[in-house]
Amino acid sequence: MPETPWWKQRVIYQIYPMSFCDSNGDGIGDLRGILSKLDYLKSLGVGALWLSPVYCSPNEDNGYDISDYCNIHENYGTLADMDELIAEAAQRDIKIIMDLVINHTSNQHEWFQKSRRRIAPYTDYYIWQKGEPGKKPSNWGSFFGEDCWAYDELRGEYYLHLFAKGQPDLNYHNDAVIEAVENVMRFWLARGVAGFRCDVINILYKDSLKNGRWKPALTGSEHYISTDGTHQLLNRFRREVFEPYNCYTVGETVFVTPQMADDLVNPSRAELDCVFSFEHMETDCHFVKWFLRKFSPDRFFDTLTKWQTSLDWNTVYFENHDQPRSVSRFGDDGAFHNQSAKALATLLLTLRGTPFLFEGQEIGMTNFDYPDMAKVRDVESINIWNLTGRLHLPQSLRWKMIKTKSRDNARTPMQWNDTVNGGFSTGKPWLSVNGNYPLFNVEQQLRDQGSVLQYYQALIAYRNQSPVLQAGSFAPLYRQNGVYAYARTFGGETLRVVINLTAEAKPSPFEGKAIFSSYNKAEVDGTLAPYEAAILRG
Ligand code: TEU
Ligand code: CA
Repeated sequence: MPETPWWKQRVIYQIYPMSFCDSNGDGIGDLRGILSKLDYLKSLGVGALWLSPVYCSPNEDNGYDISDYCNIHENYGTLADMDELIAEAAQRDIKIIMDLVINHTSNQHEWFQKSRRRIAPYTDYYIWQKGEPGKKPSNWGSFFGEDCWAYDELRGEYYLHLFAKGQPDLNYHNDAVIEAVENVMRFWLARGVAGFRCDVINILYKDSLKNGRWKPALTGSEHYISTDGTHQLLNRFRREVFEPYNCYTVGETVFVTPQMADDLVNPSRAELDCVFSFEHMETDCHFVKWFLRKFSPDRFFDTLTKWQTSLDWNTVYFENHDQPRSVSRFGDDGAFHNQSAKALATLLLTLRGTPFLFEGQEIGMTNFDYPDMAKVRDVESINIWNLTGRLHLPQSLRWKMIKTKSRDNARTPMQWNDTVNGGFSTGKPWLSVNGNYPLFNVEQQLRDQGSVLQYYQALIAYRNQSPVLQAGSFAPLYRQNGVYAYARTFGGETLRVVINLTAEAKPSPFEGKAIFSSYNKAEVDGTLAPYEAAILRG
């Protein structure tokens, strides 16, 4: 029997370095800040950290536009700090996962600067197309609601950028690009990194640049979502790089069905280990996140069941740096803040798969409280704000879209204590702290026995030694009017989980002694209170 891989046993914690902890008062989180919190992370029980990008970058897209893959942004520290972080984390048996952003680079990257000047071997590193200014090569759309073709005066050609203008897409029809990227991966693996979170990894290989079928968003995507060329690339990466280093990979994969996800993670195909699918995160919108739809717990549960039952193993996540805060979105960040955050914790840590926790989720951090655009920094939000302005959408709707879906909701600084800026920084934070930091912060929740944080600590500790929660099979038991129940079974032992994800009392599908309860109740009786969740033995 092969040994169970570590990523099937551990809880993984995502750090957004810019917003985690600032050690030197410049208002920007950094590696020494992360180092200072390793003991906290250990006490939370997480076994690996995924760091959003810390490489050199002009930060048009907060580090997802990389200008040097093999160096650390001076805002975050140095390569020596990174080595220290890897070593200090290892001391505590915590692994480090880096963000691998290889669909595109920054336009400030040396490769791009040389490519636009047609300097060999970089000439064809990017996706260049002939065309006159004002006459775009094709009708494709970008992920950030703007053009995806930019005209470069110097070269006299267009380049493709599926994200921001400063993020030109690399050309994976070019073997030199593939080799260059493989060397980047080896650089970090040799330094002791345990894995990669692979940014938009299922769109690397564009199999045509021709016009696409018109869609309300992302026209052209049929030419690049999970193409055969991408599958071949991933298989090559796996054989040539991941396998020799025993590297864990989790792909961020846009627009995948369970079948497409299986094609990426099925061990028989030797590509990725896991993916982040989006379908459960799209249960409060129509097609794209900006077309708002009321959250329906039942739709959410059905999507979870569908993914739980169609893949043998995958990730489980409700938050990341691109998504609103889960307690604000799927729970209730007012009257039932505590219970709903715990109900979501119960779901996250008891479904089958690798749980990913995003910084601040463990204290129930909420969406930002800004009154208008003045404090919003995210390039995507700013683009959408401008685009909806050009389309003359009503002001109130535009703000509602930003307020509910802006990526800055998740990016506000981590709330450590009730001192100035929530203890994140002694300087002026790059993004404003949420005003509720005196109410929700780590220090306060470490003191309060009934806190969301202590619930996470206890449940992660339980999960860390529970074969049923780590490896048990999943079977749905009940789904009705916002109540969900399922069983996890392993080696003859069963745990049942029940969750009411509504603000009303609901009949419970079963009763019994609880080992965990979002109300700290010893028993589940015939009625579930608002946002009551519980784990029962047997
Ligand atoms: O996100 C890819 C992606 O799918 C996003 O465009 C997503 O659709 C959007 O953020 C939803 O609002 C990854 C990173 O997670 C994101 O932070 C980067 O901006 C993006 O890739 C480009 O690298
Ligand atoms: Ca700093």
